[in-house]
Order: sequence, then C-alpha cells, then structure tokens
Amino acid sequence: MGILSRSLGRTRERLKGALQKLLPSEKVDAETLESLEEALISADVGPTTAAELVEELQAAAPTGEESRRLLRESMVRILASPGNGDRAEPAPGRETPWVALLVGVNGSGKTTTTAKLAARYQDHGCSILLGAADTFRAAAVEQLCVWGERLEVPVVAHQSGGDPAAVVYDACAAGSARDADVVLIDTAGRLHTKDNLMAELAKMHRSAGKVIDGAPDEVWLVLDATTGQNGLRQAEDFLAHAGVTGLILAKLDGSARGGVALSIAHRLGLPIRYVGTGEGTGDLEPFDPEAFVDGLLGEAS
Ligand SMILES: Nc1nc2c(ncn2[C@@H]2O[C@H](COP(=O)(O)OP(=O)(O)OP(=O)(O)O)[C@@H](O)[C@H]2O)c(=O)[nH]1
Ligand SMILES: [Mg+2]
Repeated sequence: MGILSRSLGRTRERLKGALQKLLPSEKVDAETLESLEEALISADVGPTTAAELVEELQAAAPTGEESRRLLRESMVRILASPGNGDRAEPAPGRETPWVALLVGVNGSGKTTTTAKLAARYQDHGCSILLGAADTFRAAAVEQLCVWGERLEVPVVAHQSGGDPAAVVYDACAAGSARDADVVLIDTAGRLHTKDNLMAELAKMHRSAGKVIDGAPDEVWLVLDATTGQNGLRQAEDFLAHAGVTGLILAKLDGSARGGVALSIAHRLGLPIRYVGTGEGTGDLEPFDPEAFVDGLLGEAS
C-alpha cells in the first residue's frame, strides 16, 4: 500500500460501507445512491459536490461495477480540473530565486511544511534560503531555525515583534545575493476573518515583489486536512484576500476528512500541490489526482 493510500485510510473507512453496497452486476437503486451520498458527505466531500457526483450516477443508471468506474472518473476529473499536476517545481540553476509564501490559520502545519519543501527542493539540487516571517512568537523563529540547522539551510530572521514584510524583503534580498534557487517564507498563523492580518499578507506579497520581479511565484495555503469543510471557508477567504495560488493539504495521515480535497477543487478551482502525510521532512507527496482517488475508493475500484 502506498503512502497516500495509507494516509487516506481513515477517510476511506467512511466510504467503505456504501461502496460495498454497489454490487458489481446489479443496477444501483435510489437507496444505495442515498447511502453513497451520505458517506461522501461524512468523508467531507461536501454536500454540493457529493450531490453532483451522485446525480451523475443516477442519470447513468449503471450497475455497481459501472458506478465505481464512473465515480472514480468523475472524482479524478474534478481533482484534475484546476490544473493539478501541470505546474513545475523549482529547478536548480535559476537566475533569480523562486519565492513561495506559506500562509494559513494557526497550527495548520506551515512551519513543518516549509521544512518539508526545503528538504524536497534540496533533494532536487536547489539551494534554499528560509525566511522566518512569523514574528509574533520568538518560539516560531526558533522552530524554523532548528529546521534550518538540521537541513543546513540559512534562515533570515528578525527579532520577534518586528514587521514580517521586512523579513520577506530581507529574505528575498539575501536569497538574491547568495544566488539561492528557492526562498521559502514561513508566516504566522492568522485567522482568515481578520482583515488587518489579511492586509499584512498583502504587504508581505508586495515586499517580495519589490526585491525580485514577479515574486512571490506562489502563495500556498496550508490547510489542516482534519478540519474538513471548515477548510473550504478558510480557503475562500485566503483566496480572496491573500492571492493564494495553490494549496497544501497537511495532516492527511490523521484525517478522516480527506474528501475535502474534492470540494476545494470543485468549488474553488484551486490546485492542490502537495499533501502532508506525517511529521518528518520526508512526509510530503506531490498531489496526484489519480493516486488520491485510488486511495479514497480503494485501489481495486
Ligand atoms: N501527522 C501530521 N502532523 C503534521 C503534519 N504537518 C504538520 N504536522 C504537525 O502539526 C503541528 C503543527 O505544525 P506547525 O508546522 O508548527 O504548524 P504552523 O502552521 O506553523 O503553526 P503556527 O505557526 O502556530 O500557526 C506540529 O506538531 C507538526 O508536527 C502532517 O502532514 N502530518
Ligand atoms: Mg509556524
């Protein structure tokens, strides 16, 4: 069993009973479809997306076996639609650093994900620099510095309480001066409903652009997969105010709500770039729609 499949185990459990009712050679009845819709909702696929998936099956009036195939196809289509898998990762030998900001609510996994991305791009041969733009807590800077030491990656940090946009500025400047390929910026957790904190993100965004033309290349929203549909609301607000370009679904390994990936792709059209499958630096997988659906429905489907 693959890592992704293992991480989706708890979400898959929620779908299992309803999928078992799809008997291979029998026509699927209304009751079975209803229980499938409920199961999809319980896995946090979201009522709108779940209803649409089930309506498609209803319209096709398929057998159980055909239903599984159709469901799989529809899910892959939804997950792939925002251009998932199309965008390249940064490569070594760049003229100016590629810059990404990691944003999200408190505790979603931003700092850990920053370290995971650093390790991943380092493995690809990129030189990395980290920016500690979470200036709210001294411990936050320290946490990133510990990762920096472990990965042997320089960290640009200011005293806590400082202006995070100034850290972004300095990190981008240091990245350019050192010829880094990648600058990853960890930001403080913030509530998506607080306008002043959203404005602060916009300022960080501008700060990067002042140093490097076109930066940041990406603004990634790190979502805690265990929060399910709540994450959809967060994503909407961050998308509206912080120029989010993509999403990282952290803590998928502990979540029974992995279905939220479908509502995000379906409702927001935001690409999911990576999923977090554990606490170590190696526990990050590029998002693959087909593998994800295999993990949700079980490989044999
Ligand atoms: N199981 C699991 N745990 C994770 C994953 N990503 C992060 N964590 C854990 O989640 C907790 C919070 O992670 P952080 O990276 O500190 O989260 P953060 O968003 O930086 O938090 P704040 O800076 O306080 O907003 C830590 O205990 C991490 O080890 C993941 O993919 N899987
Ligand atoms: Mg943090």
